Formats: sequence, structure tokens, C-alpha cells
Amino acid sequence: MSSALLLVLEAAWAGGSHEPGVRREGPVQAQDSLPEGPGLAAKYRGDASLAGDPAVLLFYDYEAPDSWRKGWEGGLKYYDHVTDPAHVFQGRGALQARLKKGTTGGGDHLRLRAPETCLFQRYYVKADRGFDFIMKSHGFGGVGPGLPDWYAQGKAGIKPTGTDKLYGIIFFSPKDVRPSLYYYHPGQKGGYGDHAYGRTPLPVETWTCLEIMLKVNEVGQNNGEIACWMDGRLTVRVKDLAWRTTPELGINLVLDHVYNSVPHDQLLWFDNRVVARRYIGPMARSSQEKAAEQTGRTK
Ligand SMILES: [Ca+2]
Repeated sequence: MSSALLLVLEAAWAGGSHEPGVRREGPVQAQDSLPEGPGLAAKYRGDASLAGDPAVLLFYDYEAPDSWRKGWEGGLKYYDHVTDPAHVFQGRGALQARLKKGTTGGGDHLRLRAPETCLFQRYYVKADRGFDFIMKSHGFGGVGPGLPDWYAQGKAGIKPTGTDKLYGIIFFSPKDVRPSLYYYHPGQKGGYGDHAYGRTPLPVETWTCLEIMLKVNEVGQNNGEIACWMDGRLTVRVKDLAWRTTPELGINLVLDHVYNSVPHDQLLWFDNRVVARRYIGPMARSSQEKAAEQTGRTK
């Protein structure tokens, strides 16, 4: 990350009706601040009809048993559809990821119809008790014209050229499982991608809203970015990235998690996954619904 500016943010905002109060480390200009708290989803209580918003490209509530596999290369075989209310965030269905001891897998992707320049992806995740595994979660990729889809994920250890690929994904850090960012760009130090670590561990046995943004640079400028939010709080932001040297390289892949050598059986649940051209933010809920969830957390 030789030329990129990494900003790790410690958010004081705790949700609800409070205005964001963010202590920033580094020279952040007010005019280029990223949104926090409520976003696009605030207009659609319970995410109802959010799928129809013009800014939304993909929406998954996992209510149907198997339609969520459609279009995904690899078939998302490590997921089961579950309806146990204990593991559903919203509605009647969610996905359960099975990470079996000693297994390696994942790395699925969905191809977008046309390259995009800035996308957001929000989802809810819940880790089982004892979850301690380092793994990648959800993110974005891009491959240049004529290159196969798998090139973005399948060329690990090779630095991008600015015309061939880009890659950015949320991953859970070693030891305390902090949602963090892992990304490949031409300015990275070595063959493998750069890391930018969040500070807040992923809580277990409770739902957390994660969101990632990837914005490509304008060709000839280093104004690309990647950022991560937890429950509407901006937790990691990397600026000044030059992802590409040609306008033909954009974001054309939505990525699903990859994992290697699982140390012991682990489970994760996912619900309400959205890809949009605008900041999405947490799901809008009534005060009663929030109170019910808070009660559940303290049990
Ligand atoms: Ca659901």
C-alpha cells in the first residue's frame, strides 16, 4: 500500500437518532466524507420493496429455498437454506454456511451485466459461538475485456497490472475476527494483496450489519477507494487507490467468501444481502423490533 492513504476510523456513533460523531485519524476533508448511519435502506422498512429501488442491482432475502443460487458460478455449495427462526434475521429464511474441519472451498462469483465504477454491498452476518476462523466474506472483483471471470480470484499472488483485474473483499482478521479489508491493486507492496484492519471484533451469536464499498479511480488519477462499515459505522477506509489504467476495467463481479483449512467445524448465517450503487446502510426497523433484538443480545 505504498501510495494509498489508509484511514482507520473509530466511530462514536452508536445508532438510533444520534448524528454521526466520528473521530478520524488522518487528514480527512469534510467534503469527501462517506455516509454513515441510515442509508438507502432507511426508506424501506424491513427491506420491503428495497429490491425495486433504481439504485439496487441485487437483493437477496433468502425467503425462497433455492432461487438465491441463480447466476452464481460455483453454485454456492457450502450454503444451506435454513428456516429456524433462531438463525433468520428477517422474514422466514436465511443462509447457513458450513465450514467443516479441514475443508477448503468457496470463491464463487456472480457476473454483472456491465462494469460499474462504484458499488456497495450490505449484508447481515451472525457467527456461531466459538467462531474464530480467518476467512474472506463478501466483496467485489473485476476483470478486463477478454479475461475469464475466475481471473480476479484465481490469480492469487500476482499483482494487478491496472488493466487485468481488481479485487476487494471483507475478511475476518486473525485471532479476534475483526471485519477488515483485503484488496489487490497495482500499488500493492508484493504479489499478494494489501490488508486494512478494522478494530472491532465481530460479535458472536448476534446479527451484525456489514457493508463494503469499492470505487474505482478515474483513469490517470488515484482517487479510488475501498471502505467497510459495521452496523452503519464506517470502520475502515482506504483512499488514494489507483485500481486501473483503462476505463475498460471496472467492477463486474460480485464475490462470495473463500476459506482454507478450517481448524474446527464452524457455522455462519447470512441474511438480507444487497448490492447497490448507493450507500445502503442498516435495515430500517421499528423501535419495538430494535428493542426485541437488544433483549435477545443480553439474554
Ligand atoms: Ca430472510
